[in-house]
Amino acid sequence: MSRTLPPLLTERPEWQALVTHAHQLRGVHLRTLFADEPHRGEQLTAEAAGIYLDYSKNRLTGETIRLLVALAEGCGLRDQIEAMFRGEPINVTEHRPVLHVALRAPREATILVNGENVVPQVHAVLDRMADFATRLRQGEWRGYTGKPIRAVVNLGIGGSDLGPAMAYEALRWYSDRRLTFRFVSNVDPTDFVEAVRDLDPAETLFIVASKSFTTLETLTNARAAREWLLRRLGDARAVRHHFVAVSTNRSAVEAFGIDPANMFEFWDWVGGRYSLPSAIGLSLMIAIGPQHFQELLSGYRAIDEHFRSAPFAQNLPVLLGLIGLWYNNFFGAESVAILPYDQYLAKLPSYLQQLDMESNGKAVDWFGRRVTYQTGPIVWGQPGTNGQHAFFQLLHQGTKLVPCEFIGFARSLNPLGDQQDLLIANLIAQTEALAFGKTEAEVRASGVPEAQVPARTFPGNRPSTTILLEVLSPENLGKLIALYEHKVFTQGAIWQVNSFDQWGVELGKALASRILPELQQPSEPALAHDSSTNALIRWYRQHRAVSAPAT
Ligand code: G6Q
Repeated sequence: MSRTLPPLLTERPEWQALVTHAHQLRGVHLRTLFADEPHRGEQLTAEAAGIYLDYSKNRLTGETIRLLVALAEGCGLRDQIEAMFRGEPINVTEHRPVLHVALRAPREATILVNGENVVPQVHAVLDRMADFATRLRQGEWRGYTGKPIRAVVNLGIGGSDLGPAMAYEALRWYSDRRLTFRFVSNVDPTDFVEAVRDLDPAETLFIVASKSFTTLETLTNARAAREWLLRRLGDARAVRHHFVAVSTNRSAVEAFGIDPANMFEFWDWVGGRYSLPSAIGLSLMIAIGPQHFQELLSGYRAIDEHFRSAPFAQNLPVLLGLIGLWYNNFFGAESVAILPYDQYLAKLPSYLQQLDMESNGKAVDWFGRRVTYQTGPIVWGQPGTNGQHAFFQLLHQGTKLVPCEFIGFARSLNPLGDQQDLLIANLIAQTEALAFGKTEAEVRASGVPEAQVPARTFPGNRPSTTILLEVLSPENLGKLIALYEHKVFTQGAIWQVNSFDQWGVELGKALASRILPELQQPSEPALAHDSSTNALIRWYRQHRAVSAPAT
């Protein structure tokens, strides 16, 4: 039976209207936009759930937002949002619902998957996590020798690492400072060896965090951890006191030797990069305590509800998504810079990089058609003010258009003199400098020698969006993450790509498993790769036996 496919995105009238509109706006400078609309700095803003969003320093007008909202509506964004919240299998290639929103649903909510309400299961696991975290924090969960646990090592990669590692760093201020936390992800042995070198196995707990429990890196590190532990504690019975698992795969957890009673479950309808509020957040809950973890979840929930109910023109994730799409599809921007002005958010850009690039780095649509437009951008960034002394040069005077997203807080958790004011003065100043620049005439008037005038001129017209919150609390971190999750959802829904699979990571894994025995064989069997791959394998074989330098 043939089905009628929706028109290609680029053929929609709403898209065409944006093409025309972009053409008209392309030559208009932000200086002109601000001169023409003196109040745009107050008007092109939105506020919800304690988040202030200023998008006025973008190359757009109220009309742009109207046209972008029309595109979102025409593409059925509202229906897509509802389909997600209702648990429909919107992950079409894996035939799964996408229900990270269920992880932070209130206890009394009902969300059905195959006719079963999943909310009680979610809360049952959260309760078990809280019980475990409390016992560990109070020194009741003890290691094999009877010593209390003092160090927690999360073994996981990708979605089973970046979330907990980022959030632990972000909420370190709230953490129990008597405990040490480490996050080991890389199969590079250095990661594990350096993480445990100063730890006492008798006081160390390993959390093996793997949805599938088949991931090469995590299982390799878990085996290294077991050996490290047993070498020192000498009894296989120690494993059950020092290992817990977070997974969907009970039989593999048992096969590894972890007591299933010490397994914290989650479900295949939680994507790895969306899994921080599931049991994958166990290390974080141990660090900050169950109450703070609940606050994190309530922050997520506030934005979930806002995303589901707010009109698009006031909907923070939708606005962020639409503005990103505006530059990506109508201004040729290739990337977006995430610039948190808070040292605790140092890992947020990497976290959002996975969230966005693994979700929307796709080139076929829901119907298997090759897209004819740009999809997910390159996401990168660093905390301010550090970035100002590094890559901001390119943002201000380079040849690339890089839309920037600044994130800042009104109060520091560590007040020290006027340093927070200095930090935020820099954030605001950067948005001003990017937008308005410094003209040749202004540079000349400031007495700069004529020969230096071109190099010291700032063209401006460089777009930025600013996100401000009161303070970096667990609740506000939850809001920020949900804000970006739903931004990514908005863009994926308009681009009609499946934001919830990641087939693009598979090929390299398969080839690595073929190459591994080829590296390890002493005499050369016929290599049947291309000439470059063959030569690399041969080079590595010739050099791999040389021992490491003495320390
Ligand atoms: C995230 C991806 C990926 C995944 C890791 C770890 O969305 O699916 O980053 O989280 O590959 O997978 P496991 O949790 O199954 O070990």
